[in-house]
Amino acid sequence: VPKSRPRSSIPCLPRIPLLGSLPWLSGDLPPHLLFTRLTHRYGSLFALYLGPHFTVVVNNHQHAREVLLQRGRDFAGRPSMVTTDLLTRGGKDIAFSDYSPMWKMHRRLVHNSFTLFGEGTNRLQDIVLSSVDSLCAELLSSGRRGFDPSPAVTRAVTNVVCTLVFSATYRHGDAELQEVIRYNDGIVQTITRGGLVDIYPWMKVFPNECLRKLKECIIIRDRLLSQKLEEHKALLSDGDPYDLLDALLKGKMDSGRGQGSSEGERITDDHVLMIAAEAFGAGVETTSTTLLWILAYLLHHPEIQERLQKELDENVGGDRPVCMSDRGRLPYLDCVINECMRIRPVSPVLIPHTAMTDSSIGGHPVACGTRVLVNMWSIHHDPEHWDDPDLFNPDRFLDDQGQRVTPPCFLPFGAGPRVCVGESLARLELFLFLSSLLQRISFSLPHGDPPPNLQGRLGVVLQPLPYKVVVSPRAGWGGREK
Ligand code: HEM
Ligand code: PLO
Repeated sequence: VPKSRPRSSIPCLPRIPLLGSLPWLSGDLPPHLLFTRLTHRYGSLFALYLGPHFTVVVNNHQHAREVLLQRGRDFAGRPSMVTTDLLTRGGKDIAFSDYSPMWKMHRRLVHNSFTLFGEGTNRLQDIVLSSVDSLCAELLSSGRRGFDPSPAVTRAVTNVVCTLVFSATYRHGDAELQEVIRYNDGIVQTITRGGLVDIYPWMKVFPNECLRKLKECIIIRDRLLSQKLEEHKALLSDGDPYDLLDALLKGKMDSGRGQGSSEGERITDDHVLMIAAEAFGAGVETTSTTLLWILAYLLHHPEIQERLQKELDENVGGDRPVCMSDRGRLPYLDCVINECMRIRPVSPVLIPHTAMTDSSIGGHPVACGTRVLVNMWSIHHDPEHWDDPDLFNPDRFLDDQGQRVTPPCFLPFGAGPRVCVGESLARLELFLFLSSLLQRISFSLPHGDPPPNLQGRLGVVLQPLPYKVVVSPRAGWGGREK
């Protein structure tokens, strides 16, 4: 029988021992849709038992702001989950690590090293632009037949992240790059299937094919990254860090030197490895998935693609590559990116949070240890706050004067202490990739094909189902490849 808890005043689904509320969670729907449907019956704030775990689900933006921002610290914990514990050697990372001084230090390290690349230097921009060049060449070499853009996009994004994390750039077809893509794919397919909500904790009890495959991919990842780590250690110098791995190694040395730093607070090789692996995985999956969603929507709305290209032609032209300083002149492009992250958030229920102390949501007491899921899907589709929420309409991010606006119920990166550390990197990449692609290439449907299915499939992130495109070079593009 589950441990008895003080009764919560939040409406709760029925439950039975061991399985919790599982029998009341109808089979096929992924969590974000299931929870959205349950709001019709239980209201926007309700609770359920995932196995033995009392879990509160938040479905409106006021409550989400309470959890993430106003009482962000109270809810900044993370539960431990079977697959992510395996992935991160028991939480030696950032995203799945519980709130601790160590987690804080890691976040700061990663954050600082990203700003190092982004601000003041054009390094990040140059990395992305050179990857865009090869992506365009690769897409255009595919001829006029329809093809799945996903492998080329994933390769381009992977290449950017490899440069950032360990300074490796790969040529098309490189064996190591293939290995990286393969193991990452294996992890994506096996980790927390059905989203990050670990509904099935007994996976551990019945060892299965999935867990075996996950372990295998983790071994390949560890071998590859350990090798990079050793190479970086051998080359470590006193100057500014050159890539993320470099920055982490320097942070590790500083933490070792620090006064009275106890065993618990010292960064180890394990931590460096887990953080690098995570930045890598997060960097690849989120950005490539978002780009593929955008392309899918542009195939549905050729008029939006034309408007984007018109904006680009008028403000950048075809004689030079787009750069970050063009961003202010391309408001519609930003709106398309935002609208896509609204209508298909890659992380529809964020990562589970836990209450680290007794707290409250919407005036209801919430006990320490409670799990909290923020259903960003229902917030991004709330008819109270969005006109026609199922319609893809980038103009909703423009005001009457044509200025960009960000509504308060738009939080694709989360908010507060656990907000995405990669937000500015992701925004930079999405902007440069999308603008450069549309400056040089037009995308259309293969003759006779229906437009892509927009339903999506929830793996570790919400992905579009595979679809095909035809690409054609744009006449106006005369800019030199860098
Ligand atoms: C966390 C979204 C790109 C690294 C998150 C969270 C969301 C998110 C929703 C969870 C917030 C929460 O649990 O409250 C996105 C989106 C991206 C993106 C939409 C791109 C379109 C990236 C990139 C990186 C990254 C490029 C790194 C290279 C992380 C990390 C966390 C995180 C490390 C965990 C933060 C923590 O728990 O303290 N992201 N992300 N993300 N993201 Fe991103
Ligand atoms: C993707 C597969 C990698 O091999 C490991 C990995 C690390 C970090 C995860 C990422 C995966 C999926 C997307 C996540 C990211 C941390 C933040 C991000 C969950 C599992 C989001 C969207 O929240």
